[in-house]
Amino acid sequence: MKLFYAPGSCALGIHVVLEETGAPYETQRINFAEREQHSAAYRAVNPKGKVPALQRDDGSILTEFQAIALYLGLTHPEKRLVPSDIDRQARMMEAMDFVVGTIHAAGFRRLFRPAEFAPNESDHDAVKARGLEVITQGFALVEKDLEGKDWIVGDFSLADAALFYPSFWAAARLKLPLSANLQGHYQRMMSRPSVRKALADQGL
Ligand SMILES: N[C@@H](CCC(=O)N[C@@H](CS)C(=O)NCC(=O)O)C(=O)O
Repeated sequence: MKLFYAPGSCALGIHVVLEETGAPYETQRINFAEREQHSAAYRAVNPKGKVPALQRDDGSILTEFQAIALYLGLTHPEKRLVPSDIDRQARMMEAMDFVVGTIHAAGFRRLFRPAEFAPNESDHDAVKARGLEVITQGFALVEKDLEGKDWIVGDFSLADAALFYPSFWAAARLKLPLSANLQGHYQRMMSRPSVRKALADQGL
């Protein structure tokens, strides 16, 4: 397998999942500063021009965070990254979709790429402020959900790897204070060998 990633992007979450599987894989860095995600060569890999993308051993490409994570979890059942209980599976997907689809796509994306939401630069501060609101409200819900728990659905699962990357963006990139339960979750993630390895591999 090969992971296409940009350092410190949401592909970090998939990098963590790959490490958790223990499977052999390669990585290929996509240089955002040079807009390599929009190059013809990368569009041939992922026409969406985004990371993460996972090239599987049969050469096929899988995109979208939740799909890649679920594929890796289900193909390595012995690692128990997907709960066996159906209700917990559904809760895991619920949490992942909220992190990726709301906290990331509607929140952090507004902060990091305001031009995608408003063509006029004069509107960008308002777009970023709304992004911060979405992030704050989203994290507040996750904070409640983590009450009394080490991991989102009880045991460690794919959802925890998903929550890690926006927590990393908040704590390490934006220096935003994390609320108590989120901070505890972030620290537990930081002490996992998979996370340390993925961060080191990405030069973070
Ligand atoms: N829905 C996609 C979102 C992926 C995404 O937004 N990736 C960002 C990095 S965190 C990206 O590749 N951005 C490049 C760009 O927008 O030019 C997924 O879940 O994988």
